[in-house]
Amino acid sequence: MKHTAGKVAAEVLEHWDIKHIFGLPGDSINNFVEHLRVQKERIEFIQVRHEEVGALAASSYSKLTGKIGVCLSIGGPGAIHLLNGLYDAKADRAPVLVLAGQVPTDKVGHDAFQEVHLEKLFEDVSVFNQRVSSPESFPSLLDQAIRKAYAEKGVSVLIIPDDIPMEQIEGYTPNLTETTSVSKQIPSDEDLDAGLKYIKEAKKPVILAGTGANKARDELVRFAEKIAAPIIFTLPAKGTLPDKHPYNLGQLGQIGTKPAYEAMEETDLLIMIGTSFPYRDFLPDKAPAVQIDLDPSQIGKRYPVTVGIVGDSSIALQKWNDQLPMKEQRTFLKECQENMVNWWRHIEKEENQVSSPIKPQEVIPKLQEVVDDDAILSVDVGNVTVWMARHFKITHQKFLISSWMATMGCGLPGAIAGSFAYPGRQVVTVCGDGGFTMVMHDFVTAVKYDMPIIVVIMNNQKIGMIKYEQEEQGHLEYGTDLENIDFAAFARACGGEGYRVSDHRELSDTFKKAAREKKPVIIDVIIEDQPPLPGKITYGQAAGYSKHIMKKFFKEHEIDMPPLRKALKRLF
Ligand SMILES: Cc1ncc(C[n+]2csc(CCOP(=O)(O)OP(=O)(O)O)c2C)c(N)n1
Ligand SMILES: [Mg+2]
Repeated sequence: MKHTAGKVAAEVLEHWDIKHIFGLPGDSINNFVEHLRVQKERIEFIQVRHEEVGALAASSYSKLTGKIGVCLSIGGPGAIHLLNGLYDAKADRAPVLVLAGQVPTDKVGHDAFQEVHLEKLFEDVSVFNQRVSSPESFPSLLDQAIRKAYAEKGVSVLIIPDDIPMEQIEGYTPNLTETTSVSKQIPSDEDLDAGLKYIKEAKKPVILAGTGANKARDELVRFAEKIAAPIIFTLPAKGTLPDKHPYNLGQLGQIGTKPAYEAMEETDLLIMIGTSFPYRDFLPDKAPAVQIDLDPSQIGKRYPVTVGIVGDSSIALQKWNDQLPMKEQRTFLKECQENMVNWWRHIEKEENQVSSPIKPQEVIPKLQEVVDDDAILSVDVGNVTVWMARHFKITHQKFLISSWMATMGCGLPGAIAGSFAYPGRQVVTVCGDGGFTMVMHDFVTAVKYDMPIIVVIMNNQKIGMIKYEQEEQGHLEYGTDLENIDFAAFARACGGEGYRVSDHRELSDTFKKAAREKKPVIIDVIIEDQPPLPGKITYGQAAGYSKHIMKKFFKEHEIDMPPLRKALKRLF
């Protein structure tokens, strides 16, 4: 029996248990959207106001659930809008499927209206990138695209010329092989033994765990206990263990904690598990290193690794745990734990220095009081990331961020995705005023779909992180001021609820009110612009900052710069 190719393709999506598609319909994709309309009881199409939000939501959905995220656009301008979200998926290795429209097959290559060479456009971002060339191949190519995205943890693009979905084809039997649960990769005994030798000899081992350790939580804790090693988590792995877990030293790097920085300086063995931590400067100078990763190309990528182990981290850790006694010498771990107790004391002191204007450090713990244990936390990029990384003490919440691409504007799309992926769970996003304005049009999407998300805007009327970077590099601030938008009024104009807080005494009550709302709500918190100083300040940072202070002083007092520039050069 014959069916339209679009109907059969929609069944393939259903077969892969795809429940949500984020996108915006239009000319070159309408013929496929018509088939989604027919299928709407089983696959929900979520209309966004900007395709970038659709792609970021698809990427976030994938990061949260481990299932493929799907986004849809017309060809030309719609497809171009997707790119930033797709690069986020590529960078964070999240399987995503793109269904992009295209001009009809017989117009391709004729400079048709809105025609863009989509294969070229998507080439760099994708692991699979094909234009459907016949109605018959539409379902099987779609199946291939999904398989590839899962297998290579990347972006698959299917370009669908407008004529294809309405053509009649013979029925297609979906390929029923289960491929989402790839069998576990077993590390070699030889490599494990070589690693174990270093682990047994180490007096001050430190574990750096990334998202690759997520599924090995129990084995990881047991391993840390046995070898008496503290664990530092990369930012996207925040939440693998509660922040107050006795072995957790928090994050590393500019956003990180002082105890993590110091542990890295002191360690005599770095054990990296499922991470490709990007900042070489925050890793030890020359300690030996053992690294476990599923992907052989990650081994030794950014740090000279002594023993590389390719395979599943839960298996590797389990095997080591079986062979390791409980270490007797635990002084280094104890020191790190004491440092961490002091660090939390320091953090809590900062949080308690209450005042108006509101300090960002006070906002996060007050927000935390109303955040559920199983909430979804979507965090945007900026100083706001540091405040959340440091001051939100994760218990069991899911932490979501654009970690490798670090694109501003990821917070709200992540919250939208979280609401669809986990209906009934509380969803909170914390954004800077800069990041939020990049995607604020899609607050109406939350209103339209009745999602009671909580949006907290840390409103410093600046792209604060860039101001801080400029100062740290010894420059004067430039191009960083933002207009003072009343985001609470905007929320109400969209049909949501909005509160503006500028007095710290109102913070707690406002968050409580927001948590009871049935509508999406924005809490616009007017904060003091503060530099998020790193846990440990390096000489270079201090020198750069001093240079900035001097330049600022001379500018404010209208002192002639050229002779001073010479003097400054001599100083730094
Ligand atoms: C799309 C994009 N553009 C530019 C940047 C560079 N960038 C990183 S943080 C930041 C400032 C963020 O400002 P805001 O959202 O107000 O947060 P704040 O730092 O003030 O807390 C900028 C411009 C980026 N990461 N992503
Ligand atoms: Mg800001």
